[in-house]
Amino acid sequence: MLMSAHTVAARFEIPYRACLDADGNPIGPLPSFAQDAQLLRDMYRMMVRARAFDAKAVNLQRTGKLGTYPSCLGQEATHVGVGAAMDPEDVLFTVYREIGTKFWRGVDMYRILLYWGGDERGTLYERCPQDFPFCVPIGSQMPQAAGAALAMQIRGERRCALAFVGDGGTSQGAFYEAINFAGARSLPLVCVIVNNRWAISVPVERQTAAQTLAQKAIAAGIPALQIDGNDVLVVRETVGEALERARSGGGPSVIEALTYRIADHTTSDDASRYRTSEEVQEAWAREPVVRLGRYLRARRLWDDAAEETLKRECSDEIEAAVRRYLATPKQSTDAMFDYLMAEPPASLQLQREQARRYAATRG
Ligand SMILES: Cc1ncc(C[n+]2csc(CCOP(=O)(O)OP(=O)(O)O)c2C)c(N)n1
Ligand SMILES: [Mg+2]
Repeated sequence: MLMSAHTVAARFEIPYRACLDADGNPIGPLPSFAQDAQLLRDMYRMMVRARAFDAKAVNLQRTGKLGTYPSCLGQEATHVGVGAAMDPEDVLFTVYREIGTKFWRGVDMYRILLYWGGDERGTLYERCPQDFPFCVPIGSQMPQAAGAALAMQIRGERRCALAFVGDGGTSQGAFYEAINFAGARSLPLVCVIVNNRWAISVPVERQTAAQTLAQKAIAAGIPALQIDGNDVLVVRETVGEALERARSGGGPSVIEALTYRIADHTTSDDASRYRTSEEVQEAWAREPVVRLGRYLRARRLWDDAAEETLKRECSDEIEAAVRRYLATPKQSTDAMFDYLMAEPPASLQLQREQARRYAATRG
């Protein structure tokens, strides 16, 4: 009988962290910033603001005034928590839903409307010009983020690249290549995997046989953990720690935020064709905005009057942004070529001419 020596080559584990339960009650000791009532209220306001804008954007698409739009409903805590954790000089790489993070970094609603209305000027971020625009090709923001992190490291800058990626996005080669490189070079990169359970109609169980998405980082030698992505406190805490470690030379991190895409994938989708309403109802019971609201109210940091004022402010801001967007003259078809490359190749020059002629026939 053959016998081989049997020892353990390596052991790994994926921690899970949360601060508040689904009803907004603390589960354990809270991070020290939970003493900062102003910060908590600001995060709550930003989540409500993102949700109100999101609903308006869907309505604008339904009435033919906006292009296809991907809703962030239910994911506001992950998006806002990341924004609140970042420093202004960090560089943000989003996918397409993360308006809460962009709002926090000073991008105004008008720009987001322009972008989803097909206007290239929607990518001009006055307050955070170093941030990258929304990235629709799945996973392609990851190597860009690793590249930016490499540049920061070479220049000796104390800043960090933060990249979002979806659960579906973690199946892309670009994701593995980027985290492998970040691990090998100890780059200042924080990757937040937004596990919202679905990649259009593909549930995460069919996306991967892995028990967690966070564990994909283990193979790249990167510390990883899973958090409750509907709990803005734990998002801000864990992402803040990871960013600080990366900025001070401690290398990359991967954080898997568990949340849920309550809306359709985009306004072009009908999720009722592939998932049950019971599943969506369950997700509503864990959604992030009510949760933080309950926490704040229980501590007398928020009340009905504050809520009313906030709703009115959001509505005024949204209406002003929509008016400005609808009054903005359309760009010429040249813009989509001009914003793409400094020196377009001959094939694109030709397409630019074709687009001009086509536009002229349509008046
Ligand atoms: C390279 C590439 N392949 C396919 C698509 C089509 N597509 C758009 S969104 C999407 C699903 C992405 O799912 P996930 O990464 O979980 O992000 P979520 O939409 O859930 O936020 C796919 C396959 C694409 N945009 N890019
Ligand atoms: Mg997804």
